[in-house]
Parts: sequence; C-alpha cells; structure tokens
Amino acid sequence: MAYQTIVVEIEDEVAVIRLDRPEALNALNMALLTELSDALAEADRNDKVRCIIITGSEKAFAAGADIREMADKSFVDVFTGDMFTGPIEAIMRVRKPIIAAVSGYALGGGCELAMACDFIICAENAKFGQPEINLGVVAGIGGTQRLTRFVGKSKAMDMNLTGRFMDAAEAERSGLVSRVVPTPKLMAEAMSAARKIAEKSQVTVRVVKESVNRSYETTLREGLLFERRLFHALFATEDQKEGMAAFLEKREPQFRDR
Ligand code: CO8
Repeated sequence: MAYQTIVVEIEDEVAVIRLDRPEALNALNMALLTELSDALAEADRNDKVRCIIITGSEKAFAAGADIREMADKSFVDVFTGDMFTGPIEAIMRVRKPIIAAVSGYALGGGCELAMACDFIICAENAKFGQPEINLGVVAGIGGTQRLTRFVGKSKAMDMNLTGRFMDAAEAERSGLVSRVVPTPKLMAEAMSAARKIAEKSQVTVRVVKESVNRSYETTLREGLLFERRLFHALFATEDQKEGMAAFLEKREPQFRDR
C-alpha cells in the first residue's frame, strides 16, 4: 500500500514502519496516525511479518502531536471526535511485538507513541520529553500514566511539570528504554533484536507480550496466576516439545508456531 506520511518496508520477517514527515520533525497529524494504524493492522495480519519496528529520522522520532493541526480546535472538536483515541487503541490491538527505535526527539505524543510500543531501543542522541505544559495542555495518551509507571512519580512529575527533556543515559538509568546504542547503529541493533524475536515460537512470543502487559492491568497475585496458567498452557504446544528436545539434543530448535 502507498502511504504519504510513513514508509513501510519488510525485511527478514520484520516490518519497519518509518514516520516520514521531515518538514515537521515527524509531528503526528491525523493523516500520519491513520496511516500508522492501517500499517500496524496490516503488519499484524501479514503472515510474513513476525516483529514490527516503528522508527523516525535521525533528528526526530516524533516531535509530538501536530501543533499546527491542533491549535484552533475547540473542546467540542477534540471531545466529540475523541481525538487520538482510535489510533492509539489500534496500536494496543496489535498482537505482534512492536519495538520503538528512537533517535533524536521523542516529545509529547512522540514519547507517548514510543511508550505504547513493547519496548524502546534508543540512540545516544535521543531526547524524551512531555513538554505539553508549555502549550497550555497536558499529555493526552500516556505521558502522565505510562511514564509514571516507567520512571516513577518524581521524574514523571518533573518532566510533565517543567517540560524538561531526558537524555538517553537518563532514560536508560530510569527504565524508560531497554538499551542505548551508538546513533549510527540504531537500526542495525533494532533489526538484530527484531530478528531474534522473529526466530522464536510465535505462540510463545504472543504469550510473553500478553503476560507482561497484564502486569499493568492487574494485582500481583492475579498476574502471577495468569502467568502460571499461560506457562502450563504452553505444554500443549509442539514448540514446547521441540524447544526442550532441542536443548537436550544440543541443537537449535526448529519452531513451527504450533
Ligand atoms: N507540531 C507541528 N510542527 C512541528 C512540531 C509539532 N509538534 N515540532 C516541530 N515542528 C515543526 C516546526 O514548526 C518547524 O516547522 P517550520 O520550519 O515550518 O517552522 C519544523 O518542525 C522544525 O522545527 P524547529 O525549527 O522548531 O526545529 P528545532 O531543531 O529548532 O527544534 C524542537 C526542535 C525542540 C523539537 C521544537 O521543534 C519543538 O519544541 N517542537 C514542539 C515539541 C512539542 O511541544 N511537542 C508536544 C506537542 S503536544 C502533544 O504532543 C500532545 C500529545 C497529545 C496526544 C498525542 C497523540 C498522538
């Protein structure tokens, strides 16, 4: 499918979705968010895709929601239109793993988009922030909620109240990102992580994603029960037999996703 604001490439069973509005530092306008939702749904359906990467340019992952597009909207416009709800829910519906590969600015909705992915790998030049307060608004898709869970209350308050940016080293120290890599190596590292995931049993991959995500939605006791039952259930798969047999026979497993 031809898109105007994103570029999608599939390589080695990995769909790379690149945000592509360089003139606005990949600001998230409705056209981009709609195309991103469509591309994610398409990648989720495509049997040849086993992992997804969302990335931007070297200068910007995304500098936030498009301020030009939002500036003149009224409360009624954004409330009745339920602004941004559809696209962000479309991301949450994707069952395949999504890696955010972040270089440069990930601000406002850009930081929130990265946090809505399953994990973030960032380049040394990355800068994360929730500067909505400078515009007279508040974060709208997770900047006060997901960020608080990732980095704790103190840093989330600091970032949302002062609008300051967090650099890559602080983001890694605080648990916002899983790894920081040299800027020129960002895509190679993200692809390597995605390829590793693509080699695993896709049944197990989905179970991992569901189980980790469940930890955000439930109590520890319920989450542990959910995890244990999924662990038990995986003994019904051929891939569990293959994985354990391969270990004992000292060979690489040949998973068949069943
Ligand atoms: N929206 C629209 N255009 C933008 C945005 C944006 N968020 N960010 C940058 N641009 C445009 C600039 O207007 C400029 O365009 P032009 O050349 O036509 O004037 C171009 O991109 C380049 O930007 P700068 O000249 O400002 O580049 P600098 O390198 O000087 O500065 C910064 C880079 C620091 C990133 C700066 O552009 C900036 O502060 N941008 C705004 C960051 C921001 O406030 N983000 C939060 C937006 S609000 C938001 O995200 C609400 C989230 C709610 C839910 C979202 C769901 C998706």
